[in-house]
Formats: sequence, C-alpha cells, structure tokens
Amino acid sequence: DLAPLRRALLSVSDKTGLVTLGKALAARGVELLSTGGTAKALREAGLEVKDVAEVTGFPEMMDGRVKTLHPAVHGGLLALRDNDDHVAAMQEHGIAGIDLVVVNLYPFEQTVAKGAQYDEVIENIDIGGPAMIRSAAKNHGFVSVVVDVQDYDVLIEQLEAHDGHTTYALRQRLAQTAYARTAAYDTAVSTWMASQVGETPRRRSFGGTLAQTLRYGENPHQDAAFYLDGSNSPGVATARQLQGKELSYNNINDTDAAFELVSEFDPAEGPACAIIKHANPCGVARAETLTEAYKRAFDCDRTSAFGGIIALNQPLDGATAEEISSIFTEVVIAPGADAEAQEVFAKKKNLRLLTTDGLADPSAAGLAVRQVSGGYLVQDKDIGRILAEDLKIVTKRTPSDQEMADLMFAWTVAKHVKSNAIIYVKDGATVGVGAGQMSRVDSTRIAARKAQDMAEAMGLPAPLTQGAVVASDAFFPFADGLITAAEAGATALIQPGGSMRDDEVIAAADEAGLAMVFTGMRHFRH
Ligand code: 93A
Repeated sequence: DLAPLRRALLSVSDKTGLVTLGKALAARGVELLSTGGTAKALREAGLEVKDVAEVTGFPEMMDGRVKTLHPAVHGGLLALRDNDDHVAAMQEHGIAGIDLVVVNLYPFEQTVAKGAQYDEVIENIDIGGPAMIRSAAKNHGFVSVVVDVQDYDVLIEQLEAHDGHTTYALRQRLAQTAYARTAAYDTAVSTWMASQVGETPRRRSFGGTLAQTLRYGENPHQDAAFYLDGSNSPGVATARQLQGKELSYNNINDTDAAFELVSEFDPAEGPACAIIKHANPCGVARAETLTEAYKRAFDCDRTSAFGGIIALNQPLDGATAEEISSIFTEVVIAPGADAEAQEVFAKKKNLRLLTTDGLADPSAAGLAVRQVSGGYLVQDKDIGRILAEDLKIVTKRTPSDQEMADLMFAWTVAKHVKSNAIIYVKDGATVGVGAGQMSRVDSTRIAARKAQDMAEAMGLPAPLTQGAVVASDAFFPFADGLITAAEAGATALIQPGGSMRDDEVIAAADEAGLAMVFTGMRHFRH
C-alpha cells in the first residue's frame, strides 16, 4: 500500500459534509486544493486551502468553464508514481502529485428536473469535474476518487485505520463507483438532448454499444436498434450467424429466450431442445439423441412450432438439421453445427443459423432492466435454483423417481414461461404449456386443451397430459387449478406453496391421489 495522502483536490457543487471531510484531511496534514466556491466554503470554516488557480497559473475563466482543465491538475492525477519517466516529467514541468480527488458534479439532473431554460441546462453540463473523476479513477493504483458524499465516512475511517492512506481494494471500488457516476451523468445529458432534438433508437445512448440498427422493431412502424452491453457470454449478442437473412427485433428477443432456456440443461446429462414462439416455449424436451429431443419438443405443440425459434444445448448434427428442415423455422441457435448440418441448411436460404461458443451460464449473476414510463426497473436476474433435496413433500403420496425427475424438469421450464405459467411434463418433455394468462386456472385449462388438440391431430388415443406432472410458477390460490390439472390426468405437482389456502389445495391433491411438492421459491416472469 501507498504512502499517506499528501495532497487532495476538492471541487464540489454539493457542499454537504465538505467541512467535516476537509477538517479530517487537514488534521492528517493533507494539503487541500480547491476551486472557487469550494475553497471559499473551506476557508470560512477556518481551513487553509490553496486555489487551483495558483497550481495551474491560470485564473478560473469563461464563467468557470475552464478551472481545472490543465496539465498541472491532470498530470498530478494521471502520473504513475512508480514510473521513472512519469516522475521525471512531473519534475521537469513542476507538477505535484494529487493523491485524492473529491468531486461532485454540477447538478445537471436537478437543473433539468426543475424545468430550467435551455441555456441554464447547458451551463450545468460539467466538463472539468468528470475529466478529473475519470483521470483519478484510471490511476486508482495511486489515487483515491470520491464522487459520493456517502463515501466520505468510509474514506475517513480508512485513513484513520491505515495511517493516513487507503487500501488498493477501496481505491478500486471507488474507481468503479466513479465510472458509474460519469456514465450515468453522460446518459442524463444525452437523454435530455434527445428530448430536445427527438430521439431515435440509434441515436440515444443506453450505456451500451450500438451493434446493429434493425429494419424495424416489434412492428414495422417502430424504428429499432440492438445494443451490446459489453459482457461477453455466449448468447444471441455474441453468436456467429452462419447463414440466413438478417435477424429481426423479434428474432433476437425469441432467440435469447430460447438459448437462455436450453442453457439450463447440462449437455453432460444429454441433448435438449427448446422451441420458442412469442418469447414463450411451445416445446422443450430432453432425449437420448438431439434429433429425438427436437422431435419430442416439436410434438408438444406442432401448430405453434411453425415459424419458431429453436435452441439446442449441443452442436447441431446432420440428422437433426434434416428433421428441422421439414417445417418452416425462423432461427436455429446451437453451440456449433457440423459440416453435414451446414450442408443441409444451405438449401434453406432464409433459415438463420447461429452458433455460439458454449452455453449461457444460468447461475451467473447479473441485472435485468426493464423500462417503465419515466424510469427503469432494475432487479437481479432470476438465478434462483431448487435442488431435489430442497423440496417439501406435502401430500400423503410421495412422487415416484420418474415423477420427481419430471417435476424438476417442469420447474426449470416454468422459470422461462411468462406468468401465469403452467407446464405439463411427461418423460422429460413438455406436453402442455399454459403461458401469460391473468388467471392460473386459465393457464391450466389452456395447456390441457392444447394437449387434447395435439392428441387429436396426431391420432393419439389420449392426450399426453394423461400421467404427466405439472409445474406452476407461483402458488395455486385456490384448489380449482389443481383440480383442473388432475382432471387432465396429472399425477404430481410442483409449486412454491405459501397460499392462505394451502391446506385446501393439499386436501384436494390428497383426494385426487396426487403427489405434490413445495419449492418455497417463486418464478414469476412478466
Ligand atoms: O465548468 S467546468 O466544467 N470546468 C472546469 O474546469 C471544472 N473544474 C471543476 N466545471 C468544473 N468543475 C466543477 O466545479 C466541479 O465538478 C464541481 O461540481 C464544481 C465546483 O465549483 P466551486 O468549487 O466553484 O463550487
């Protein structure tokens, strides 16, 4: 770790906590440098402060637009203290190192929020502040940067605990916070400017990199673009497209849903296939071979699978490609495709084939962002996972081993189906999916009804829901949903539990001879 802090540059618009911090620094013998208003506030509290103007040799000018933008400041922030050339340059040009920067920016967001005129908003775009923050954060090996009044206490505590210096871990964390602040600040500026000039998907910044402007959005009258967030995990954003037309907005959305779902199934445990339509699975299956997995997924709902998006958890082979080619499919995504498969698909010019380097990691933490009018909702990604030993058997009957395996499979699929989600599963394949209904009993009915339709279309003696298990993404509020599932032929159920009427639901399950397990975890998806 470093020598104790010697010089700090304080330049803050929000003066909250400034004097306390200044006193704590001065008490440790740290020299204070400041810009106009900040220096004034510190002097009024009796502290000794050097003006940045004295350091730069230039007065603050142009209404303060140019105060700290000078090599004497940025050299002092950016110089690598252990680099001989950098140290020589500091000596040659009379630059002294700055070990700590405390900056909070012109109140741009507040100025917009109070409805200020255009010129006032422009004057509140801070340039020198973000520049110092970014310089100090880049050089976090040597420099501490504080952009949040909330972090003053942590800084003071560390200086006391570590003899006047900061730890690398703290400087690194502060640097990350600093870049998050400047990114958010620039986003606020660009969002406001977009409101002035009219925003379009390709012009507005979302904190990502524009990867592609799309032909249109969810509908042809909507303009659209695809942004990358810089994370480099296998998925639709990083996949290679081997053939086919350009991906559309809906293709990208559905391909993402398909690939995230199929990635839940470890290839070491066998092939799996998911078919997606309108962001919901219309068939998911595991089997001995990839071709079989595809066929069984297809058999869940052949009608909906037409024009679907297919994701595989293993490289596409020729036989599976042949099978897929028999109907119209929009996109196939898989962790690879062999030469034979590519040859088969080459005949289907419009079919888009995407390959990835492996699967997505379903346990990788991350954030999920959704827009609402006037803001964003941000939450952790749903990486909740239930193991068989976490389940609570609540009925008289215990699920058989086959039922238990199917219950786990159904529960995994349920996480990827829009609420209210009801999934019927038999022998490792979905046989009925009820998605996106406002009432759980409707989802239960729709899934059974579709299985009935499939049985008729395929000439089966009975729908595949006979003897199937059922997963429900949230608890059954009443017994009616469960009774509907039992009438469709379900033998076992998995659901979170936790309803006021759990007793009624359990009694109905016992009466129908069903086995039921509670997960204690919900998987809403909207
Ligand atoms: O107008 S600026 O973009 N030009 C600068 O060189 C500069 N240096 C610091 N704004 C600049 N600042 C900002 O001034 C800081 O980010 C801080 O928000 C504010 C502090 O000014 P004062 O100390 O005069 O209150």
